[in-house]
Amino acid sequence: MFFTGLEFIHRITARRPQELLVEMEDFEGNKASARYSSFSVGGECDGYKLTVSGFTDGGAGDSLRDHNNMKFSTFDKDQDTSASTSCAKKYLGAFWYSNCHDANPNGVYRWGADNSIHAVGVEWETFKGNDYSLKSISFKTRPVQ
Ligand SMILES: [Ca+2]
Repeated sequence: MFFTGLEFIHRITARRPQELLVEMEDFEGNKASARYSSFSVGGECDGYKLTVSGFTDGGAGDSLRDHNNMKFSTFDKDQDTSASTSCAKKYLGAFWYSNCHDANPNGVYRWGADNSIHAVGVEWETFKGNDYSLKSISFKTRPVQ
């Protein structure tokens, strides 16, 4: 049976407790990470809501804090907490936007520092700020050991 990405992650995180590791790299070769000891994603009826806690810093800082308890927003489904804005359209991504973001991993792939259009890149604010598009970022989950 086939599920969309978020439905798949929901089912994995509903089955047993999961932890999350976010790893990233900038264009100068600097690597950093953020670990969360608890990570889950709600089902479709909950708007694929993010629940994340237990942060441990691997040099990247915590850019998910303001995204905790947010629903997942896309171009065609605005579930953020900004009444006046579609964060997904404004920041050209899809994420657990609040009002709007400290992290934009599905943003536009740009080559490092670029403030020509504010905060639309692949960003993790507490690592490189909102006008630096990362070379890479990944989210990995596994069962709590
Ligand atoms: Ca909105």
